[in-house]
Amino acid sequence: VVEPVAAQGWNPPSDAQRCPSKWGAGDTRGSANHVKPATVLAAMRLVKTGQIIELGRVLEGTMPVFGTRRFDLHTKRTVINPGRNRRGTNEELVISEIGQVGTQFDAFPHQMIGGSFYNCVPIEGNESRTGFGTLGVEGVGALVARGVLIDVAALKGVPVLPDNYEITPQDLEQALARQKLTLEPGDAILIHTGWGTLWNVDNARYVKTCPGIGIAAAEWLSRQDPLLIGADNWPVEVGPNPDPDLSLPVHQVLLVVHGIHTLENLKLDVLAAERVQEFAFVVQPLKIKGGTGSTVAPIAIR
Ligand code: UVW
Repeated sequence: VVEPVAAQGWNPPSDAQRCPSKWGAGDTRGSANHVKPATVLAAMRLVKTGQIIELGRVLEGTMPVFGTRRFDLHTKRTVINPGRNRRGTNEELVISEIGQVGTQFDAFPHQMIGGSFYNCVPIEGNESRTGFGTLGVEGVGALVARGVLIDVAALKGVPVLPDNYEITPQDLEQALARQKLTLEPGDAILIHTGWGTLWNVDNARYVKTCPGIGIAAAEWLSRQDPLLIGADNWPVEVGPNPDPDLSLPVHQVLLVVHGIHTLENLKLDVLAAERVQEFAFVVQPLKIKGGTGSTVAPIAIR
């Protein structure tokens, strides 16, 4: 039986309460600091078969997008060059919020508390027409880690969690116990809700609500010291939040307060169906200078 839990009281911490971050004053990398040669080697030791499982969605005009975001691809066909080899060239023009559509990696400029980003970097002085200053996604770099799938849908015995179901810390603990897995610092934690089955099937419903982690689960996950938190829904978190006075507060808990990246709209059906729950995880955000995020095509290697 799955029932939404009651709304919780939550207020964002003050700058004095959350800064400097645990990574130190002036740090701009947050959880990406976990990626070191030793952690990459440890992740690679999880590769047993060499099978690559793609976790990224196809970028196309029909995919669900949040709000007024869009992805319009226009083909550009050029004339055949007049040389003897008759070379032709094609390319495309893409009009899109390219950091915030499809399977997307959220960088720190994407969210604020008031006018302040992760580690109390102010937006004032860090915003221009061409980017968001010192925390831009170009600084994240390649991320390689142990990946862990927490299958909450399987725990509840359903293919898809109900609309607006709030995943709790108890759900996460029970799912991990059921899967006989424990989390480690630096993990890429991916949460299977089943919501991805609606992708390009019922897009209106996909972006209207969704099951996902609540504030208590986000705080619990933050205490596990992960590299990132991802899910097969559009905001990672439950949408909308059960407290009608809070707008996507888990974004603030993870990105702004704890400096933990988020990964949205993941394609997790293969991992879930084949019960691949521990794997090497690889993602490289595009190096968009001053960008708030990046469309990405992460992979799991088992
Ligand atoms: C939503 O879709 C609102 O989340 P994000 O802005 O992180 O994409």
